[in-house]
Amino acid sequence: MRPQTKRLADVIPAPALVVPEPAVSFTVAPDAVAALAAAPRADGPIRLALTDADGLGPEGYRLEITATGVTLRAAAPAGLFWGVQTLRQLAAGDGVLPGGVIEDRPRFAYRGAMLDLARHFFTAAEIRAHIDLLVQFKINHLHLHLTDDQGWRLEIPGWPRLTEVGGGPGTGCDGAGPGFLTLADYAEVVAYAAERFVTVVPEIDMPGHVNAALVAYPELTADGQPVAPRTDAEVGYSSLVAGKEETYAFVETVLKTVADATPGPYLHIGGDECLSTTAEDYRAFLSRVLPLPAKYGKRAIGWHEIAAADLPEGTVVQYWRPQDEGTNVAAAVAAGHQVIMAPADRTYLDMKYDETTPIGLDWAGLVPVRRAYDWDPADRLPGVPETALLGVAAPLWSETLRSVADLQYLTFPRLPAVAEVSWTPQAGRDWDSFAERLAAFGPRWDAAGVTWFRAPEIDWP
Ligand code: TNX
Repeated sequence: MRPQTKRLADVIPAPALVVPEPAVSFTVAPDAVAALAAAPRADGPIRLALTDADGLGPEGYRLEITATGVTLRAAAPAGLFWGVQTLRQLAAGDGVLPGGVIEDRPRFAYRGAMLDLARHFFTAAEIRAHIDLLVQFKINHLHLHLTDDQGWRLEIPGWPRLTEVGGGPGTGCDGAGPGFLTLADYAEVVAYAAERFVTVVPEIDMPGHVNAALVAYPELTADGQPVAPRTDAEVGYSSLVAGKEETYAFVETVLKTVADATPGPYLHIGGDECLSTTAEDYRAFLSRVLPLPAKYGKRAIGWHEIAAADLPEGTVVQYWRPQDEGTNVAAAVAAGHQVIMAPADRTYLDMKYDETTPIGLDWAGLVPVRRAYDWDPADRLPGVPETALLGVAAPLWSETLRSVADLQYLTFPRLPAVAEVSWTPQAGRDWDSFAERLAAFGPRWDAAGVTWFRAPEIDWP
């Protein structure tokens, strides 16, 4: 059943606390709220103020809508920004803001989306446009998967062949995805994200998923012989060589370059699916590489396979593969490490919605919207409780993507589900409520020219 009138609680992600005043409303001009983000004001009918009085934390906000205007308060600029996103959703359509008070703050500090630029390249302008869509749902980390077997997508000074040769066509032989980010492009994306309180998390995947680097620099292969470029979607066949010093000279230059270009605190070093690296070599490689992010002022993140190695203090483990449930992640938690939850059977945006989805993969099963929504990250892995979670992330791998429309089609409406999982307290979440609130976004995405999947689980207008 669709609600007939707007309600203060009609927001995604659901706010932590909503106290409606149904008799009251305030109407704003349609573009007034959008203008707010650019030029916050302390006076007039919509007032934004920084105050630490309410104990809202670094990202929380308090929004009060009365018959005479709107007051939005937060302890920090990020809180004001997220509060403005709430206001934008409430004002959508007719500009009527339902009266009452919202007091809101996130469940998790890390609310991530990942974009795979290696299998299909997206330009800096396309990434910026994507960020604009993500922040509406209070996503605050953008993980960029910059390198893989099929392509190397970030300029590294001193290693020009990485992007000349390794900036190859991506997956599929149709040439649909060549390209790379110059360091200037990357800086522009990072700055654009930062203005929207989004932290860019760069990933250089190693020791596996490195065929593009090996194509560019054969001295990195085991026997020094050239290898062929790949455009297929196989995984697990390439590896840096743990026993070669050239490996570490390369890795150190790359990680230092990326660290220097990245203001955010994290450096993701991959570590997944190293099926052609022996277990011994894998641990030897990581024992030299995992300390490097800290050397350059960053915290290391790796896919959960890294939990098989000795983890330096502060290393973050990103859980992804359902089949590996119960492996070393709990041991890493017992040793004091934090976890980002990204279980493929819940949060992978590249899984098909249903059997008819024309793009996407299905190795972790189908992921309809309700599957992405109806789970508790603190109840996923034994030994990995709420207190161990840095947050939740929704990766989008791009093997089957050929356009921005494809990217949006797999992202919406599932990303809002994962966003609510990562922002809203578990006790404040409910599928029926979410499904009802989500329905209102269909026409908004249409109006904004965003491609989305008309999921049959939702009673769209
Ligand atoms: C597994 S998820 C991978 C990626 C693929 C993805 C496709 C992860 C850490 N590794 O290389 O693109 O599956 O869903």
